[in-house]
Amino acid sequence: MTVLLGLLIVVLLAVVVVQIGKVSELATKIRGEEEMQDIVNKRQGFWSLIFMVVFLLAVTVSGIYYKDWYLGFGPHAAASEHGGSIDSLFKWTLFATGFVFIITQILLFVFAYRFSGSRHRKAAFVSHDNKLEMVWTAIPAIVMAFLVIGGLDTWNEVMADIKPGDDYMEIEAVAEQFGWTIRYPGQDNALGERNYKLISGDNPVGQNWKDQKNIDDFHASEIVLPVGKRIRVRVTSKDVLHNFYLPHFRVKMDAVPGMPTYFVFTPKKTTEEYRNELSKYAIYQAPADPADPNGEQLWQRFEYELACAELCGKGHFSMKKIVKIVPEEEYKAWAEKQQSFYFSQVRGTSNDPNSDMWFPQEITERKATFEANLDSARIASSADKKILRFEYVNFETGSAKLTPASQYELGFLVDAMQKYPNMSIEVAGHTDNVGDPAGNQTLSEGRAKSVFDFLVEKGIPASRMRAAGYGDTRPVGDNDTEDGRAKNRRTEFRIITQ
Ligand SMILES: [Cu+2]
Repeated sequence: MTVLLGLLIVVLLAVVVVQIGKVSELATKIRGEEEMQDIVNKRQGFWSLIFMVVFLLAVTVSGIYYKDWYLGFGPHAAASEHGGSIDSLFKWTLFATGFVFIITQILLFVFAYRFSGSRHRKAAFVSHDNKLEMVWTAIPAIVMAFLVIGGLDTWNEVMADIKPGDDYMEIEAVAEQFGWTIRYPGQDNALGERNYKLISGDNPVGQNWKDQKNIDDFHASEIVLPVGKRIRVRVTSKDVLHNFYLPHFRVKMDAVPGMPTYFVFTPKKTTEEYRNELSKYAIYQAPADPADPNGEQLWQRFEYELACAELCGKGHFSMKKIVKIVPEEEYKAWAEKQQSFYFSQVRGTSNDPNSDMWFPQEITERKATFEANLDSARIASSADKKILRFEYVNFETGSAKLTPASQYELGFLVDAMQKYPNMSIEVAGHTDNVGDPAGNQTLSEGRAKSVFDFLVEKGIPASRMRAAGYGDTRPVGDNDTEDGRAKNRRTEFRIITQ
């Protein structure tokens, strides 16, 4: 029914239009073609004027209404040091172009009205006017020069890279469909080297684990940054074009596969400070959850965010990350709690190219444990408590050759032997029960001998030590399980005198 009525209205309107056309055609015939044209011209001019007023009013009203959004006023104020310069560049550009826009629109429509076609008037033809040419070339040139110079100045300020000796912190944002890997430099404040050829499921950004600078780098699920610190963000992508966009900080940089880009900025308001500023605006005083009018207000839930500003695919929207700006001490406390990617995901796995060496912090920690165990063994009275198992002394499979990393724990023993000159020990090798007992016996003896030789080579007198192999005769675990067999394959030392 509604459809039918709608169709009827359309048809009737069409009839009305046709009828009006016919009437004006008849009127033209009666009044004469030229006179009618004059009337139409006048009418068009008048409506142009009305259009101009409505149009300019709409432009002005919407311009004022949305000014906070596009000029960064009020609750949209920039939260970075350079943000104000960008906002003011926009403001002045808009002011200059807006002024010209309004003047030209007024002239256009007023002229259309004032000089609408008439048979009583003839247009004046001006072939050339030097003065006019000068004026309309010079004025835009001067205005443009100011805008361009101001723009260049702002560009140079915003895009300036770090200079040698500057105090700054560098993080890295690697984009992919659909997420970011945010890498922090760790304690050394230096990001390690990376290579796209090393990217794998276990190494999301292709860090080179042989580069010491990578060892303490950590990946973070949110971006936490200290307020007032210059931050250099290295931006890159693993697949398609993405864009690193921090709207509140006026930071925006393309993430281009194969081409590292960067952005340097200084956050100047913490999340908490920004929330407090927002609390003054009515739109942020609305309840965050409409179902709970007395609950938290919008400003209390505010978070800075990172967005991808490139339509990079279906999951584009999910490339949002929370950005937290906090006081320096809070940042340090947070950074200390973060686990290095290498130590939490790579160390000790088959992807670890550094299995032959220990890092200083590991040496310190493991030495402390070794010394504590040795101290309790020295004061223990029962014989079995005088035996200490080497946790990190290993041999090549089926051989008595020590692995390179065994030197560290053996080094602790060398230090202990030097510290306690009266201490004498027995080094003992043990195997599990796999293979023939005679072979196991030989292997265990060989392994004990290797340790003995190592200690002698490090300057411990042979008279303070003896080496013994026990084959599979003294199991400490169940040889029927893999765990038990692993416990039985061991090298130990026993304190004989201390
Ligand atoms: Cu993206």
